[in-house]
Amino acid sequence: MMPAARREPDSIPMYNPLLLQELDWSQNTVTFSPAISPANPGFFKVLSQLTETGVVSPEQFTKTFELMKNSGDYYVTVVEDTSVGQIVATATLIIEHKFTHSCAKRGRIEDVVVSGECRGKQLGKLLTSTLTLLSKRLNCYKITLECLPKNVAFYKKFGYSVSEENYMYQRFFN
Ligand code: 16G
Repeated sequence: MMPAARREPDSIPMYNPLLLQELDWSQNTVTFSPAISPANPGFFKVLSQLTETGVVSPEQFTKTFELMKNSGDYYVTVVEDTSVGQIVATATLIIEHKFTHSCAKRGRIEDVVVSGECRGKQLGKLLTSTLTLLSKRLNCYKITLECLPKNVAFYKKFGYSVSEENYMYQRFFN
C-alpha cells in the first residue's frame, strides 16, 4: 500500500510513506482472514466505480495533486497490484483544522473504493483500518465519514457509529 503518486514510475508520494510504518496496529479493531499485510495506476478507473470522475487532463491532475500535497492535509492512499502496475483500491483521509477543541484536527474518510475485480480481498478493510489508525496517529480528535445505509455495518467494525446528527448537503453540480 502506498500514498497516491503521479502515474510516472519515478513518482513523488503525496505524503511520507514512513507514516504508514509507524501506525499502532495493536489498536486495530478488525481481523483479516486470511491474514494480509499492510506492508504489501488505474486510479480513475477505480474512482469511477464510486462516482462521476468527469474528464481530467494531465495538467488538471498535476495541479490538484500539487495542491493536495502542498497543503499537507490530504492522505490519498492506494493499493497497487504490482504484478500489473495497476491501482486497484483507494481511500483518502483529509485533515480539517479547527479553532475548537484547543485548535484540534478532525479527520474525514472519503472516496473509499475497491475495483470490481478485486472485491472480497479485504482491501477496503485494509484501507479503512489504515486511515482510521493514521487519523489517531495524527492526533485527530474525531473522524467522520458519509456512507450508504448498506455500508453502516462495514464501518461499525472499525469503531464508527451512526451519529445523531443528520448529514445535510446541497449539490451545485455533478
Ligand atoms: C460516498 C463516499 C464519499 C464520496 C461520495 C461520492 C466514502 C466513505 N464515502 O459517500 O467520500 O465523496 O460517496 O458521491 O467513501 P458523490 O460524488 O455523489 O458526492
